[in-house]
Amino acid sequence: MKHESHTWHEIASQPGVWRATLEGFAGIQEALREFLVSRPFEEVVVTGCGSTHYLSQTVALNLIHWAGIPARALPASELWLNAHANPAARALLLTISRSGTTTETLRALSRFRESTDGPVVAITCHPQSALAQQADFTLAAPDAQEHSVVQTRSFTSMLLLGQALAATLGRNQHALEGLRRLPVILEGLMDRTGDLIQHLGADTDIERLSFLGGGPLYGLANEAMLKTQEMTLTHADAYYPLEFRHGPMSMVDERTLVVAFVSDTGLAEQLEVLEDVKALGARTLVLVEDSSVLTSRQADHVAELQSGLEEWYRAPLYLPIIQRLAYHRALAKGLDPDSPRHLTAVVVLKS
Ligand code: F1P
Repeated sequence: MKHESHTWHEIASQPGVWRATLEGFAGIQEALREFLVSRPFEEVVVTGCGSTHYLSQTVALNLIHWAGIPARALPASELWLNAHANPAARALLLTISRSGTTTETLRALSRFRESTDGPVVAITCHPQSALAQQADFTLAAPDAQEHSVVQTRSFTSMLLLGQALAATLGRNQHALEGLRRLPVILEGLMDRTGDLIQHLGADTDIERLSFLGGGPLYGLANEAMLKTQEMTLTHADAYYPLEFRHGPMSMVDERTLVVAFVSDTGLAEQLEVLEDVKALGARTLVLVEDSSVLTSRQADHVAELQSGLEEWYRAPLYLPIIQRLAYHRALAKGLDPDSPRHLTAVVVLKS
């Protein structure tokens, strides 16, 4: 099949764009280190909107894990509109926006400036944007800029920058070396899973999708939900894996595909959820490092990451699989992936 759309090209270009993004980061890492030392802080508040809010959820956990610093994620609108959301301690604001022009994100930055003199770091694909100009330090992924409304390579590339920031803050050079192995791993992963994902994407017997992910994979499950909604106009939701039993399970039937982003941490408990889900008639697609941990009672379809990396490095690998699933589903439903309904690339508020 010949794919002409911007969205397809942007999804497929991720290995090369990741390499360019990490090279760009290597060029400014020393300056970032000096900046972080010069502006001490005790907490990181990570913010964005839509995709970049979900990205913030994952980046906040990377900061806790790799840098050992308290971190939390909030949508920019909460920081802007709710005074209780303002950081109490000396905080760094990490603000993430593909465009760097989303109104809520800019207003969250202004609100932060009013209440604290803590440093502001921006992650964006547009280094000349208003957000980048207002931040004290910018990590940019210009090669990940997009024509498409939906975020694909921009999301994963900005995730890499968030992880690289966490590794730098934690003085963890080993982590950066792990991140540099991801582009080649993604190439192999796309080759191995392409047919399965095209087949599942074209399966319009599936009517709803539930994405499960815990820890750093929770933000990614949320982004997978958003991609499915935006690109395929399908009902989709996302939960921490064991939360699924506490209500959402009642929605499951044989037209449900449950997509599990399985982590090594809590593996047995996550697989038990999948067993329960399958017993109720749902189909499952399991994204897992090593498929030998699975039985047919848990998994109908498997995308094996085979990264050879410790689980905290693997996060960027999950999304390209789901982006492709959504792309093929959009085509199967007669939708144009480049023109999602009701959406614009940037939300600019009038007042
Ligand atoms: C954030 C965002 C996107 C979403 C939508 C509108 O933009 O919410 O995640 O797909 O099309 O904008 P940004 O602040 O990251 O540029």
